[in-house]
Amino acid sequence: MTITQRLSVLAFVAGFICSHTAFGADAPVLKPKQTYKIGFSQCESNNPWRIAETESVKQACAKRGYQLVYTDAAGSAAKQVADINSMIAQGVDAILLAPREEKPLVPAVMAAKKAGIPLVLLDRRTDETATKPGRDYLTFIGSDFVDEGKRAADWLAKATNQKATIIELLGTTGSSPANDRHKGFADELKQYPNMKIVASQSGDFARDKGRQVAETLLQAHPDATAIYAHNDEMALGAIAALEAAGKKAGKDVTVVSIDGEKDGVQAIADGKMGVSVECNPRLGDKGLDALLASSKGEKVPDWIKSDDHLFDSSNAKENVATAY
Ligand code: GYE
Repeated sequence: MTITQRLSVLAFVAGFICSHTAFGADAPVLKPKQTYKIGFSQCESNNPWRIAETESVKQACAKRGYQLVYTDAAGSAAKQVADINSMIAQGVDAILLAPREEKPLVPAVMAAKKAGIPLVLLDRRTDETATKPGRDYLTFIGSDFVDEGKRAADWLAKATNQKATIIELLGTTGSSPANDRHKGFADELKQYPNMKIVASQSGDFARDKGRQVAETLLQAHPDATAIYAHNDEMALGAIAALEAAGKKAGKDVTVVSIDGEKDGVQAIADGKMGVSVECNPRLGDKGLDALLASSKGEKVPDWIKSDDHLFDSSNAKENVATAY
């Protein structure tokens, strides 16, 4: 055989392996059926955002008469991987996965792919170097977290005349919103030389953890003039910490945040929180619509992006009632 012949045999074998194993083939799509059994793997249920998301998936399935297999990993990535494996064993038709962290959930995505079950990433991403939309899973449905961080930074810049000493409460370590919300905010601050993050620590997207971390960081940095929290729950914890330290949230310290949950929007209406960049949790219908589109042979985009607004003193009052 000549070199060229050898190379073409090699290319054929490589192509065959890629298209017949979980490694290189296209992501599975939904098989057309009358009705479906849908798995939804929630990562935890510790805040109103998660509860609103679960509710939206439940309603979307109920409305269409689909059976729902629901699991709650209770904050454990290992349990979440096991939850996905059990859904695969139960023969679900499709999986909606809200992955707690980027890397530990990669095996879950690949297991669904190997089983030929279409999977949609809902609200958070998995590690993009190891898993790709269209190749390993159908699509990612959720917000632009980098942009959320950027918008929070710009709002704070305007509110403080571009001068702030900032404490940052990070979300869950290793989760895509925590990584991206930090990046978007920190990158944007490069334009504002008098705005500095003096401390960053994870409050795990939880109210009480946020309060504890804010308490410690406020003691270490009593000169802080702003708190940037990666979600409203931690921002509300930080407001409690400020009050316990005898400081006025909204006056002595400006609090900026992300999500737009009811208590957060109320805190804005009360003048305690400055802004919450919206992050929409109501993703259930979008998830099912993407799966159905795939069953009709339609091309599903790699990212179905949420169109998020922003709550501040100009619109908080009228939005409290409809917030979750
Ligand atoms: O902001 C937070 C939740 O992954 C986008 O996770 C979501 C975030 C949301 O626990 O409140």
